[in-house]
Amino acid sequence: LALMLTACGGGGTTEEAPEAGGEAAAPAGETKVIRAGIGLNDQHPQYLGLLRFKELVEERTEGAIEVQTYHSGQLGDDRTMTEGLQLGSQEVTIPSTAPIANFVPEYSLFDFPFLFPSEEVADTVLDGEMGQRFLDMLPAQNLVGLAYWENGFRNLTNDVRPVASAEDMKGLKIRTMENELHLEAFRALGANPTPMAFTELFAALQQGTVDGQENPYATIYLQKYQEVQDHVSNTQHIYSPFVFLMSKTFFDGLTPEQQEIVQVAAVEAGQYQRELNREANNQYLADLQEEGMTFTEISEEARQEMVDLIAPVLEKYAERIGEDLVQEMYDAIEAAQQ
Ligand code: KDG
Repeated sequence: LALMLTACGGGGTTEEAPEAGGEAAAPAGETKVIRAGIGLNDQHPQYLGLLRFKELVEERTEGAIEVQTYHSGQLGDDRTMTEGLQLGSQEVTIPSTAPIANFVPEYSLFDFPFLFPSEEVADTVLDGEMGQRFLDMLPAQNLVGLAYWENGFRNLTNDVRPVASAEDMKGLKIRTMENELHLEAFRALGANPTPMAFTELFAALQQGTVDGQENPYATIYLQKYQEVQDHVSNTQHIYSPFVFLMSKTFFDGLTPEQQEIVQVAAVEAGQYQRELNREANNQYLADLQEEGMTFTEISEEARQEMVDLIAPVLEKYAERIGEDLVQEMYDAIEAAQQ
């Protein structure tokens, strides 16, 4: 364990100069440091949200807490960073819910394809009782979930052919996040999925190790996948939430006042992040086309066919997760639409 801690703790932190809040007012030695890392790059709304969190926390604690921000997987991929929180080599990360399912299996439920009908419904459910229930499952893993941020509706890209239906996905090598349900869902659609950390994705697309991937438009555009992918379709197959995670050991070591500050800052920065993210996801589909990608619309019939193909996979996972919890999620989504 000691070895791992050293390995994780040293990983890239010293070389990649952090954007530390240098003007901390607290006397040296008393400053608590939050090392916060994400997988996306510094152009992405997720990073801009993280900068807002830094600003709020440093200002409200008058420098007693310093937030160092790392983007582009400088501290590792989602899984490594989450383990870093458990081990104490890092304090904050903001992964998609998909890799969290490797720590808390119930989190697979968020990634049921076609679960959330809209961003607004997702907000209501995630910020409500249901979302809180899932955050309450994290402390058992030495993690604290402070807020839901947004990755958004995921869309398929590839460089083999335009995809209008499941039929067109046949045999396509698709990178998925490291999540069993994603893999099984893409297999059910006829694709040939392979799990991979986000940090390896661009190179894999470039080298042709995989034919395609799926992510929200903001990620596709800002990570420049249009340079290595020809086709995009609005599959909108999964609404991906982000969870703002903090190391529980670190959180427990904060004063109650500081806990309140980081909690509120994570929520406020998250509201800002969601706004930016929605603007980005609305804007970048047009930009992707302008930069040469073909766009293929998924018809209602084609989407319904995908829902039907995936249904048996969801039944299997509903059994694993617990039928009651799954039903309560469906009920919460239903109620959020009224
Ligand atoms: O910072 C978050 C990213 O690391 C990751 O969750 C992005 O959606 C993502 C993916 O496809 O891995």
